[in-house]
Amino acid sequence: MENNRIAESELILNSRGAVYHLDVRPEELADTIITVGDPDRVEVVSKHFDKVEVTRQHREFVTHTGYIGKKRISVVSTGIGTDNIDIVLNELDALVNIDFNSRTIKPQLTALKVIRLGTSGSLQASVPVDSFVVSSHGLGLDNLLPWYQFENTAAEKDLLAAFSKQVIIREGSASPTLFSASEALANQFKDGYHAGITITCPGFYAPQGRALRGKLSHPDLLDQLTAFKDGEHFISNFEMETSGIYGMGRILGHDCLSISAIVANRVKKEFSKDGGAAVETLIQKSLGIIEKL
Ligand code: R1P
Ligand code: URA
Repeated sequence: MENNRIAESELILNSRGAVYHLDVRPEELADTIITVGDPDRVEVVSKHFDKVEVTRQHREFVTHTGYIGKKRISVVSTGIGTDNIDIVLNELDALVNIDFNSRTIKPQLTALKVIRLGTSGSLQASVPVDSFVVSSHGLGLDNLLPWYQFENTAAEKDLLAAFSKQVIIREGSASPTLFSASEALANQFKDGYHAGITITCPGFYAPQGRALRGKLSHPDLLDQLTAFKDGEHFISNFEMETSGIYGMGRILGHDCLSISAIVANRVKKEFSKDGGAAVETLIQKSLGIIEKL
């Protein structure tokens, strides 16, 4: 018989029987998960729960699981960047789809709903600070997804080809990837949300066209991203996790959506006067939808 047991070195469990980085056990996680970058934002979300039944923390990964009415929801902080998304999405998946006793993949897989509530910088004058963006696609200039095998749809391939024609990324800087959002989830978040392609970057400064003292290798990046057009599609914003979430969701079979509060407008060179208030409004508005999913 084939030995499908996943070794202790590959799926690492701690003394609580919890998955290594998140320090969460299978029964401590809900099927609907909100991810946030900032560990302090977990409580900003869970304070709206009627009841919090689990609180865990290990490194930057804070998890609160609780209820709004009968809806069980987990909020998990990812920290910054798609390297962390690799850890969080794999461990969330392991919590529902791997039997921790036998260390084998369960015969019946569970699809999680994963919704990112983050912050972001706008690339369009028409997407102002303090507005909200639903990412129709995550276009990765990071380098996480090329380490996995994945399939793109024909529409995703076409959009990526249009991007590669219009936006010049120097060879060796990135291998762009593109994944669409869960359409079923995106359809729930339309009223009061902008929609557009989100660029996921491997940094906040040069990879997002910000020059403080370091000179940019891609000085035209911002202009090319803002000008990109392919039929109805345009690039709305920049951040640092969405393409990883959408890509890992595709690979592992989870329904993912990324929603951002715009705190910076890179075209108008503006920053929100109260980003915290914008994030709070985004959380309240989105929780009203998430509790009904
Ligand atoms: C950078 O300041 C961080 O803010 C954005 C970026 O994606 C990056 O993680 O999201 P969060 O506010 O959710 O962390
Ligand atoms: N997060 C980012 O990654 N970029 C911004 O400009 C603002 C928030």
